[in-house]
Amino acid sequence: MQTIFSGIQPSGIPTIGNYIGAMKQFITLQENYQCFFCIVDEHAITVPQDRLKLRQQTLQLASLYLAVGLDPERATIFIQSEVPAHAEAAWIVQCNTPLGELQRMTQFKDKSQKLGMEGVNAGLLTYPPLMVADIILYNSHLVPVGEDQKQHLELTRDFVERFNTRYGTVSQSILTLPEVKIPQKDAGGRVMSLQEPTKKMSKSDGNSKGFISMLDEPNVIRKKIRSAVTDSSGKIEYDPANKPGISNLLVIYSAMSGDSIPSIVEKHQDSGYADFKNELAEVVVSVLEPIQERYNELLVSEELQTILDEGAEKAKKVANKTLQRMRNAVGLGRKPRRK
Ligand code: ATP
Ligand code: LTN
Repeated sequence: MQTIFSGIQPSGIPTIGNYIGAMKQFITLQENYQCFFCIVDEHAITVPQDRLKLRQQTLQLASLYLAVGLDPERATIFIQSEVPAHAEAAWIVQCNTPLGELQRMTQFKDKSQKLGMEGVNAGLLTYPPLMVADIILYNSHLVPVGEDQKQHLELTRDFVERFNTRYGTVSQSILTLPEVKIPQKDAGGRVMSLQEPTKKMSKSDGNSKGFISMLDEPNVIRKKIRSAVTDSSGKIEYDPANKPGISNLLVIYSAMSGDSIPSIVEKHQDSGYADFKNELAEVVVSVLEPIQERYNELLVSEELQTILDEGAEKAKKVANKTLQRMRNAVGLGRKPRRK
């Protein structure tokens, strides 16, 4: 059976962008793959976090993973920092990655340009090697993510090829080469901000009107959708280049309802934006409400703690084996060891 790995940062409450771009894929994939779904708290501290809030968001994300339907019998759910192999493997990855490659990553370029080199931590630069470590430790074949992660996955593939060439043998490679899996744009690979529809919806956006959090109350969801930026034409059609606002709402509608974009456009041929937005709000509420109910029960349950404990144990077993292969390959320790 092939293996899947993906992670979400506990840098806030997940948005419907995280749900549509990432989590929704996880649910279907767990049926046919061995899955590892991680709460990447070490990635979250690349930008300053409040300690208590970070811990709380870590548990909230874990409960949401379960509430959306991830099944701990099928998928291993765990917290990155509870498996020390991630940080250790990341060091080996960093020592085998040219600095220039990291400096060229868009996410690093954007943030360092905005805040200046003195304003960002070194961890922001070495964020992709930690992500590479996450993926390779589980011998992952497939990584389901949103569109914004494409470049990091390309870096991961380049790393694996370089590492295998440098340290492997012709007959035996050390690391598995992963493939990326991104939903099409019209299926929510990149859900846009409700306030600035040319920008990605992001859970750490300073303006909370730009995103819908998975834990927003129904009335907050309705209000945010009503105030979503559209255009003045009043015609509902899918045209991301010229009508990014309404096109984004169509993507959200389609992903949340399961209906195709053309069928939604057809159904709303004679509706105005206000009616369309009201209907969309009800669709979003109807998906999120049952998730929120399960979430509230799980968050305070003993079950959640047990699932995370068992998840970390299962993850450690797999990760430590790969880490030992990497240590042997580069020559760390006194002699090669078998795990
Ligand atoms: P932050 O705002 O803290 O940078 P984020 O909301 O961008 O966080 P991540 O934790 O970095 O979220 O991403 C988790 C997963 O969700 C990744 O697979 C990412 O590609 C996906 N994702 C994030 N935002 C969107 C979006 N707007 N549309 C589709 N997928 C998304
Ligand atoms: N960088 C990712 C989160 C992440 C991830 C991973 C995704 C960390 N490690 C491994 C897939 C596989 C992001 O969404 N910002």
